[in-house]
Formats: sequence, structure tokens, C-alpha cells
Amino acid sequence: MMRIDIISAVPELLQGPLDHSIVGRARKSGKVEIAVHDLRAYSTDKHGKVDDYPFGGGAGLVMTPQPVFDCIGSLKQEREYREIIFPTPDALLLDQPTVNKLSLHDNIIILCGHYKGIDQRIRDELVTLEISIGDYVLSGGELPAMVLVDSMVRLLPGVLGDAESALDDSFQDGMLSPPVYTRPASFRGLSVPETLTSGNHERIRLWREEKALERTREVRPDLYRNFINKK
Ligand code: 6GU
Repeated sequence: MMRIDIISAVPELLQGPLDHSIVGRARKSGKVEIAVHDLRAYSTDKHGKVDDYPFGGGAGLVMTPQPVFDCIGSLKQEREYREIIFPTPDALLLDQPTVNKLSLHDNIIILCGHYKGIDQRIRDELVTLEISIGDYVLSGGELPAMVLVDSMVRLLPGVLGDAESALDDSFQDGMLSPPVYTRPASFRGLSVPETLTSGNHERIRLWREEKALERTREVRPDLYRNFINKK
């Protein structure tokens, strides 16, 4: 079973996303084990301090090595980890192929840091993978960690039902998803495309393929070119 250990100085930020919906249900039904560790509990400082001013000056605080080394050290005594991931904007962008690969791993640690950073020695000695979730800045690694957890957990066996299968997700084939509709077939004079109510599965399949291509070409020409070149 996959086990994810998340280290954070603000563990309250993680509770909502971990306790509800798909991820919450996957935990309750034992399809994934997720443990949250409060970094402050590992600080030898009497006030639980986990950050300090950067050497050389500059704005913002930097996460200190001691609590992180102690916390990860104690986790490593319990089990071996495949990856110690540090979410940070100065890293490679997370994409679906990376998520697919990570979701196959058993034990991983996600270390949430401050936006201003963590002492480089932590990155040099402990972190094995750094990922960014996009070219913009967030205040800390907690939200990116939740993005990563959600993207991995929904791929685990038995987490999604057939109805929500991950196989036809956007990006799973390098394309965006086609539009979807539900009842009623006519709403305030707006009707559902006739093909979708035709019951003709081959026509529906072709319609979805065409709409997916159209949408991808319009909003993500970069993905579209890639897709066309690979065909
Ligand atoms: Cl992974 N961390 C932070 N703090 N900001 C980000 C990010 C990560 N990815 C994009 N922006």
C-alpha cells in the first residue's frame, strides 16, 4: 500500500484536503496511508522555532536544518523511502507522466517549506525530487503538496469507480477532455448536442475525439502540436 508522510510547520493547512472527498475516502477505506508530521514538534528550540534569518541578509525566513533532519531521520528509522519530495517553485514542472510514475511508489515523504526557502543543506542531503506546480509563487509548500497528493491518490487501484475512471482524464493521452453534459437534455432553451443523446456509441466516440482535438487546439496549441507530431 502507498504511504505518504507529509512534514509541515502548518499542518492545519492540510486537514481539509486530506479528510474529504476522494482522498478522504481513499484513506478511510485503507487504499492509502497518509500521516502528517508537525515540524515544530521536532524542533529542539524551546519555542518550537523552525526558521531563521538568511545568512548574507535578504527578506524572509529560511527553514532551519535541525528539525527537518531530525524528523526525516526518525521517519527513515521506521521504513525506507522511495522519494523525498520538496515542492518548490524553482524546480521542474509537475505533469501527468510524473504523477503516473510517482503513484506507483510505495513510501514517499513530502516536505513542505516556506516560500523563501529551506536551508540548502536539506536539499543537498535529504531531498531526492523537487517539483513545482506552476510558474507563479505560493506562500508555502502545503497547497502544492495537496495538489501532488490528490493527483497521485486518484490513480491508486480502487480509488476511483468505473464511472470516474482516470483513463480518460485530460492529459492522460496528452489531450484536453471534451465537453460533458448531464440531465436535463434541455435547460432554459439550451439543448445537449444531439449526438450525445443518439445512443450511437461510435458516433459519440468520434464526437468526443473531435471536440477534444478542437478544445486542445484552441486553448493549448503547445499540447496540440505535440499530439499531432506524435501520431
Ligand atoms: Cl511547489 N511551492 C511554492 N511555494 N510556490 C509554488 C510552487 C511550489 N509551485 C508553484 N509555485
